[in-house]
Amino acid sequence: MLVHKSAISLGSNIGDSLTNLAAAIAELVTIAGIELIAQSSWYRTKAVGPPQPDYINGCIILQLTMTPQQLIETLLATEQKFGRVRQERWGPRSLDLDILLYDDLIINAPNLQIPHPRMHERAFVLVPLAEIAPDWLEPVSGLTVAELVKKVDCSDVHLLKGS
Ligand code: PH2
Ligand code: MG
Ligand code: MG
Repeated sequence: MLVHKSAISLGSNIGDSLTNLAAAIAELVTIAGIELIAQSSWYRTKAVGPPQPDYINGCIILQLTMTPQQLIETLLATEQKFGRVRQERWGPRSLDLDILLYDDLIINAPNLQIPHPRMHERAFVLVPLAEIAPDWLEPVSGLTVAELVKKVDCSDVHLLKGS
């Protein structure tokens, strides 16, 4: 079985965010075909989009024997398990799991775009990702995560102490 690597962004701004995020990771690692190989610190970040509470954000790197389609289905099922109800676009959520990168693949399917189309402009994604995968090349821009994070304003992303 071929082994792949994927970077996932995690976010929450409703309920007990840190508990939801930790529970999501604990759940994912129980699934056959998923292994956790890196986890960033947690960050408190100002919400991008409509006015809403601050988020807790972080990133993980998974080693996988799953296709991107199987992975997105697994992430959506995990979001649902932790009480996620899909409402307004960019609105508040108890758990958001987004695929950022999958190997060096570029996918443009109706339900799945990889790399995540807005990752290059989001400090709340790039700061935690740069902590664990600075040298990963984002294949659309051809820039590394370390190069991308230098181009964005990171002033609304704060390391959560003790995480
Ligand atoms: N997610 C969004 C919209 N806005 N803002 C922050 N700070 N963090 C997020 O994870 C986030 C957001 C939609 O997924
Ligand atoms: Mg998202
Ligand atoms: Mg999402």
